[in-house]
Amino acid sequence: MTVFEGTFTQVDSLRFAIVIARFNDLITGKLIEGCQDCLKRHGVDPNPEGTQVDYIWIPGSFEIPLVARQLAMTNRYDAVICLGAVIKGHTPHFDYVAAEVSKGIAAAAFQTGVPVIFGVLTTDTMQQALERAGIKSNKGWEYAMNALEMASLMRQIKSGINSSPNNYSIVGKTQTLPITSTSFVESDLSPEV
Ligand code: INI
Repeated sequence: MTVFEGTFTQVDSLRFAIVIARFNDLITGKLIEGCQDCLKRHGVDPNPEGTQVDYIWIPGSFEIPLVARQLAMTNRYDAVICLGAVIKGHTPHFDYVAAEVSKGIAAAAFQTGVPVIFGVLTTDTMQQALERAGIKSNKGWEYAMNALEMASLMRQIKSGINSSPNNYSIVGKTQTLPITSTSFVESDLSPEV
């Protein structure tokens, strides 16, 4: 058996898109700072003029899934990081936005095969959001770590599969797998007549 595991070291060729909601930008602006700090400390150049990170601003968290999916489909990015802050008010609006953004981000990743990081805070109060955006910790840092790990992991899985149809080469170890599974033959897929 093999262990697949993302690393945080070979980052030179990694590319990221960061989607940021303007709504509650007091919070999302801080989340970006956390993301940039983490990426920089791991060797990624977060400069918007550079080649590794693109920044895409959108009106609110509800718009994240559409844009994240579109970005993921370009095949330009190893991961898409989505930053938003949905804070409870006195109406059910929070529930609609929070439900759609979480489902939509999961769908964008699943449909495209590109890691799409759920960096959307959902809190009861602005105070709770502030605490997670720099006062106590900065969740933006964690979201960038998740993006680095997933980007590396997906590259490993893809390169392992592409290097040879029957070999999975993982962090220097190669295992040869059987060409066909003993428990599956193509005729299993044939329609019954
Ligand atoms: N967008 C957010 O990112 N956070 C919120 O807390 C929020 N609330 O509560 O209304 C919010 N609403 C805007 C929404 O995301 C869309 O931008 C808007 O509905 C237009 O589609």
